[in-house]
Amino acid sequence: MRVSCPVLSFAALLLAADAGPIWAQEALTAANMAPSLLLPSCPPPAQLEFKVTGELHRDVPGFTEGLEVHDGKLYESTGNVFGDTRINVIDRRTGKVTALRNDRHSYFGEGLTFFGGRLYQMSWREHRVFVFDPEGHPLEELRNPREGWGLTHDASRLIASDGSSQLFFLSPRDFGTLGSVTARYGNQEVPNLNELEYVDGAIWANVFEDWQVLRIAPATGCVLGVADLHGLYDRLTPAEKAKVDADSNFVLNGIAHDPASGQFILTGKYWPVLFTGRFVEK
Ligand SMILES: [Ca+2]
Repeated sequence: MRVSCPVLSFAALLLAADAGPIWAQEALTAANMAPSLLLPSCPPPAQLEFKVTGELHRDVPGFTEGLEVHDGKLYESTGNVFGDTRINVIDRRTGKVTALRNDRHSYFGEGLTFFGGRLYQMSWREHRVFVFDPEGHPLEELRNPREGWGLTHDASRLIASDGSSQLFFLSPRDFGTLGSVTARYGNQEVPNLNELEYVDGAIWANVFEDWQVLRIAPATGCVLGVADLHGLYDRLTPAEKAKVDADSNFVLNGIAHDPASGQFILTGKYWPVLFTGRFVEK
């Protein structure tokens, strides 16, 4: 499992980016430029907030690594924590969790997405990508050359994260890499991109071990919007907070979008609650 470790949070990056003189000095030295520093600076992102419209209390927790709505159903991929690499279907009315598959210890489940009627589930470090039919029957296995973290798709490509600042555009046929983009705030790369959701021309991303959800432009990598989700934790009951606080790995992770309602569904790893709502500019 991913073990918690100190990382430079996105909030810290925001602080660094606000310290104009410091990064201006850095930019003077070509030798220490990251490749992204050679790109035009991104404009400041919009500040977003998440307006909660509903809560869904699930009957069985899951170590959420992927979350997506397909044909009105809510699908979840879970990691191999407590021996449960699963693909779940979560009843959006009752919260009842039904395992479409439970592959237990055989690999560490990560991002999930539907494309062309096929259900893709990545593994974390095994480089394996599993393709199932909508009922969970195996169709084929592909290879991911990187670590598998988040997965989503646009009209023609799969889009994956690997825990870095890069997003990779991939062929649905063979998982071959078609291109990539580096997520940036100003000139600063944003590492630890995790669960993903492509919505209306932008990629929404969790940042591992952070409370921010980002809205990223696929063509440039520029962070277009930032939402602070601390408010979701505040909505939990004391008992639910105790469960989330029980392990430092139970972080915010999981973004799904329902095209029928236009609403998002957000959750975290092993959280007992999923939140429905909308992102709005502050
Ligand atoms: Ca998703």
